[in-house]
Amino acid sequence: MKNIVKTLVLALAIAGVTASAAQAADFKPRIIRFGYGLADDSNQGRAVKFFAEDLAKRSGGKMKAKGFANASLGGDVQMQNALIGGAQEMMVGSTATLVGIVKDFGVYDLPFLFANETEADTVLDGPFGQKLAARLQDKGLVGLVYWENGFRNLTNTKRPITRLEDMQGVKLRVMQNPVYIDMFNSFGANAVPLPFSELFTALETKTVDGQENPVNTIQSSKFYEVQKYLSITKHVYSPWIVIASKKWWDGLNANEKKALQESALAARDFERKDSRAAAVKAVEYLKSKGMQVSVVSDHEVGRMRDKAKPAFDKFAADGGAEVVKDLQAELAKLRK
Ligand code: KDG
Repeated sequence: MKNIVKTLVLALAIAGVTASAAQAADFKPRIIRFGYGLADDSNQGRAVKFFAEDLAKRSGGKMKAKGFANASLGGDVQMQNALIGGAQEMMVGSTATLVGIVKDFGVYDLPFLFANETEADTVLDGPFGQKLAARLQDKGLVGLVYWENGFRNLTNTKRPITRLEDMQGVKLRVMQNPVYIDMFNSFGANAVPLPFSELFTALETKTVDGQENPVNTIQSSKFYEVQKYLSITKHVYSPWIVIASKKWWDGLNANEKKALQESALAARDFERKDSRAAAVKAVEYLKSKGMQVSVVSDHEVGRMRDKAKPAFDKFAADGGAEVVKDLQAELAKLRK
């Protein structure tokens, strides 16, 4: 009997080794240049690191993703073009910077759209978000998964912003995206579109008075060193999207694609947990660094929502009506 068990265990072990050897054989040695805009110790950088480690495990060490932080491979738009041309394999960046490629991604920038992270996760990971991501394929990009940038808040050096009127005349850096430009101009600010990679210098040299980003980014990019006032407005829920070059992707085999998709999803779950936990601590950290924090009242948020309606309507009128309708239908289902 003992010999039978021994033989079985040996057979299973050989089968196991053979399977993993066969599986490993399915993967070619590949170096994946994975670019992103934030610091390597940011929530974005931690998620890229998680992705790389997970992918190495799934591919027997063959698929090596190397993270390039701080827009060292270029800003979001430059990286998108590098992926389309096949000069870079992967990136993660804001959906807001994709509007020059698929205009309907601007729907995620509409003010006060998602009420909370649960709504955002459900819509982004569900049919609506997947359908929109799939439209990148015609443009030479493969949208793999959404990660969380987070709810965006305001910082500036001029004054505490607790009411709409406080934004009057504030030179506010925004992403290069018409919805943000229209929204903040409608609030009475002077919207100044700039790439993320130029933002810290613009704040430091007072080219702009303020900016808006999630608290995790305000912390990891050290904006507290050059900004005095933080206003918790949560005016937009901002997704990141992990993208691969379609030129590169089409040359991968099924196992390689499967591993990339599984690692991107595993990193999504890690990143959302990590980002949400970090965001809770970030406000206290920013206070400890001398920032004066104001929470904008529901009444003032309501006034901002009303003021931003022309920006909302303009996006719909400029060809976005269908995607707005579809997303609002998804939200209506969730809110029943
Ligand atoms: O590369 C930076 C982007 O990933 C994203 O963080 C951009 O939120 C962004 C901003 O304000 O530019």
